[in-house]
Amino acid sequence: MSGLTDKSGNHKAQAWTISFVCNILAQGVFDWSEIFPVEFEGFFLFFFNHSSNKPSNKSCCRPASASATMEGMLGLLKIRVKRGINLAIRDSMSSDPYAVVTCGTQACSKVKTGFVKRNCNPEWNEELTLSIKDPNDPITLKVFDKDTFTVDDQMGQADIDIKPYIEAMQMGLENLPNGCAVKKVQPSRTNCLADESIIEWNHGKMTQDMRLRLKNVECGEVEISIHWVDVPGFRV
Ligand SMILES: [Ca+2]
Repeated sequence: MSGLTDKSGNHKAQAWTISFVCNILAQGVFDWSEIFPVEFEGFFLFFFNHSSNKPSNKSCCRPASASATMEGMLGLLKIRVKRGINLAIRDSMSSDPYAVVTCGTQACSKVKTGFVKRNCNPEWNEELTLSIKDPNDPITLKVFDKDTFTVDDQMGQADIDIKPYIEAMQMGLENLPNGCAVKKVQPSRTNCLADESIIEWNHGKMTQDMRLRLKNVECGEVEISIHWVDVPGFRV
């Protein structure tokens, strides 16, 4: 009899604990996507969505959907995070890297790639989408090593300077030949470029490839490509 009572008590305690955690996550008190490993994220969202009628705020850490962020938005910045090169080692022999891109302090402008297991030269090749409200907002790419039981380790960061790209767009150049270089941006002390970056006209859109040198870390570079997508009624 006492065994049954203990079991029931345990179940209540477990249910209360899970309910408490889910409610904390739902209130957005913590940036839990950086606290919990990626595989736990799906579990908590699944459990929360099946244990509460409150709307999930999952979108705050996910690619911005046009319908959710149209208000005050100038456009969408598409960032293809291609690969990492010679990234820092944060486990015994390698790292499990993923990239996070944020824009300013906007709560809904944070997107990230999946992680690649045990590889300091990961091929992410993922396209992330940021909603941009102010082209002067700083855009930052950070790389982390995913860990299962501890907080993910930092592997450096880089600023993504889109001002030259925006200036090139404002030149109003259209109908250029495919592959035409519009502008070349050189590495400098004020940007995080590791190499010359070319803004060019490709298949009806302007793109800019960048090789970013990560800072606040011993080594590592990340290759990305950006392009802008207008939203109806706005033009940068
Ligand atoms: Ca790890």
